[in-house]
Amino acid sequence: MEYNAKAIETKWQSFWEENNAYEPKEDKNLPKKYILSMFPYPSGNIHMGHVRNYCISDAIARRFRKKGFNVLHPIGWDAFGMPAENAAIKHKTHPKDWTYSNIDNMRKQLYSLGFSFSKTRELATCDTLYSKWEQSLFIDMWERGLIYRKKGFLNWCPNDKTVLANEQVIEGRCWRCDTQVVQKEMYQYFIKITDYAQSLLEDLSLLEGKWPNAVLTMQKNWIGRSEGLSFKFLLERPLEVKGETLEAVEVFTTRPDTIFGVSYCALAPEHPLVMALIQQGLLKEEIQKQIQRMQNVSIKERSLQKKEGFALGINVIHPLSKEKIPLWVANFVLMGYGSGAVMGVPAHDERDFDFAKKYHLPLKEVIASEGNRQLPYCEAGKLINSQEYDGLDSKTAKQKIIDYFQRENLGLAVVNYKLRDWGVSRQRYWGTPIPLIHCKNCGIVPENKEKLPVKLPEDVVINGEGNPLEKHILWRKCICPKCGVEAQRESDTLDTFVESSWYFLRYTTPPKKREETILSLEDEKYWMGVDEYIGGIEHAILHLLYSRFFTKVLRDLGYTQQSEPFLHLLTQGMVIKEGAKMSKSKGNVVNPEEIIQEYGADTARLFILFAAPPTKELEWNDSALEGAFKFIKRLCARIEKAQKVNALPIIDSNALTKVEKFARKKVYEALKKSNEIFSYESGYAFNTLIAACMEALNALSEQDNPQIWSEGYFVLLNVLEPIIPHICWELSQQYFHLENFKELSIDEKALQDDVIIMAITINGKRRAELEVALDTPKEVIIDKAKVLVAKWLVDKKILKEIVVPNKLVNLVVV
Ligand code: ANZ
Ligand code: ZN
Repeated sequence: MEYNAKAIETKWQSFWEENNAYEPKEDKNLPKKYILSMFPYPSGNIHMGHVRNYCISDAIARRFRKKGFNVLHPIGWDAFGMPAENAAIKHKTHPKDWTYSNIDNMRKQLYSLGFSFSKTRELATCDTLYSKWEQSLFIDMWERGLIYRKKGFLNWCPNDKTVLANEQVIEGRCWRCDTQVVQKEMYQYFIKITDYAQSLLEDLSLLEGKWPNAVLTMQKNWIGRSEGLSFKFLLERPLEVKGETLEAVEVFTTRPDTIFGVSYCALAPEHPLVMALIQQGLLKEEIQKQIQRMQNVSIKERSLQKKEGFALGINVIHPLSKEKIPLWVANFVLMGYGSGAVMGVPAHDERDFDFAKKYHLPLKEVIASEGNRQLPYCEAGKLINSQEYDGLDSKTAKQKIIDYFQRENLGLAVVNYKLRDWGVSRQRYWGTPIPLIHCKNCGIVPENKEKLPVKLPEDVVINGEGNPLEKHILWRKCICPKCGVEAQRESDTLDTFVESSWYFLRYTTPPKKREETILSLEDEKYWMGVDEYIGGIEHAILHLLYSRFFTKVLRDLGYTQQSEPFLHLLTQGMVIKEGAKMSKSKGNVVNPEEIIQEYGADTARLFILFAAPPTKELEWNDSALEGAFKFIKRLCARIEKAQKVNALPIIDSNALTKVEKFARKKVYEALKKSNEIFSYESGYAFNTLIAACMEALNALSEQDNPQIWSEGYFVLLNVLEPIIPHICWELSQQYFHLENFKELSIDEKALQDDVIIMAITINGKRRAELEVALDTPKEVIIDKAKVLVAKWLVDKKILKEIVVPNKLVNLVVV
């Protein structure tokens, strides 16, 4: 058969669509698999990373269907976000039109690869039906106290009068107009992910061996639990500010054992004490200016800056030694962590050391460094210069010092997390509107749930200045759901990470129930958790942490029983070319559409899954692509040697020649591989399966028995279908009426070697080897063995002849 990829692929894609071939079944008694790839952002065109992602999940989904599983393999669109607004500014399109037309285009591209997605479960996060339930969930969380409003700092462009995302700040300047960006304090909404810090940390243990270790470690570090002591340094002289007396500075330390090594204390630039000093005009003008400059640098940028600080000219008193300690402001102290103030121990901390060196602050060594290592010495050790704690090891001293502070009411043992509450409000148009209303009588009230969704207005001008929703007076105008007076809608929209934190749950709601409920309990219970979640390692922290968090919140709200959403996580490797990540700027992008045009979808799929195991980097290689194409052509051409059958031919292997037996062996080895590799533990090593199929086709080609060709193709098309579905369906239809697309059993006999090597020993000593056909009769073996070891039998008498079948012959002689 001549291989015409285009005709075959179009034919089967329409067949699958017309027959709803890939819709999950309603029968909940069937065993299930929920196979999910991370959903794409509808940028307009698919790229090779998408192709790889969906090739992996599609192969898994197809394999499990053949095994008899009810499979959910959905696709959707992560459709809100900035690029749509950028496109609106650049091309004068509407974000909605731009997004939905991109979705149409990308859907076409994806289906042209033959992916077995459920059509009916598709969703886009910008669909108003999706917004409706997200807003409803937001209100549930608001009412539970899981969402609050608080002032926080944002990147602000004074020229465009707009809030900028971190990506829009380029070297401290606005991406549009190059104006210096400042930090502006504004109201924002936060979700209390910190309430779940401990359970997010603890439940990582449920994922061991099921998620990559690297991801678990990154999540653990991101949550960043640390235990320590929180205590106060009294000010040498209390400060009167607006009738209030400020008496002390609270610090958090994980190293109370180094407390006698303190030589300064430092505050964050935004610390309330610093703010008070500025307000009261108590600082020198020059210092005040410098501190305000520090405040205008984003936290992210500060972490990249050199350490710097200013002495405030104020002292605090050391709680144990009673020494006077100078108080500083420093750019490396963060207001959002601990209490926004630190005790500086330059002898034993890297940062404090650098800072002290720069500003000539004293070093006080309080931990004896082993082998007189250079300072700073940051490890644990024996205490010195620490009064009654001298001689104790760090661990004991820590505990004793914490006990002392607690007993004397001077401080508290505390646990801190690096994890911050999640700021979810964005001052942009193309997002889910926050369903809150500002009322002059009632404050902030949620919209009536019956009135959801709060839809975006379509008549907006998007020009990069400010937030179009805020300026839309008519849209903002509404009625307070509580007291009925005229009120105003919130104009902030939600971070798009909110949508991607629960879409995998929403897929389980069948289309006919999507209007009436967010999640259908019975369907959700049946499908969750996701058996295999496949996507890029770049989501190791945020998306995966937020998804785990939302699952726990939804559980606590009674919408799911699941505590963890993703039973397995498979992080696919990058697709690179010429040693670098494919990118427009490098000009090394391979366009999937062109590959499909030239070679067909099956070739693209075969190449992608053959070139590397899923988690490894995949280097683009034109000749390997060509090789994949040739293999499919060969597969097509050689099927003519097979006979058309409806079932596996029954073959008596005793009647076969050596090459025929070898061909069968290779075929069943491929089937065996296919049973082995489709599991998380085996890493879904499609490349080894494809190699086995190629070997099998070669081995088949060494013989002429039409029955063996039929059997071989019956099995190989079954095994290859998850990888190159179109051609397999075509050939299978022509030769086997698709009867071979089910679980096939292995003929164990075909896997056995037909010749074996037996050892010949005399009195237990190995003397020779004998090659015989499998299951050769005992007498024949002994006769052959005696000939081979004849020289050791001269003048000997054989007492016993022992044969261990298919293993060895032992002769006992005297
Ligand atoms: C004194 C000290 C001595 C510290 C020493 C460390 C080593 P982790 O482990 O990450 O939780 N710290 C506390 N609050 C801070 C803030 N708001 N901004 C910046 N740094 C802060 O870090 C805890 C340590 O980070 C604390 O322990 C404190 O420095 C610093 F040899 O106290 B340490
Ligand atoms: Zn009201």
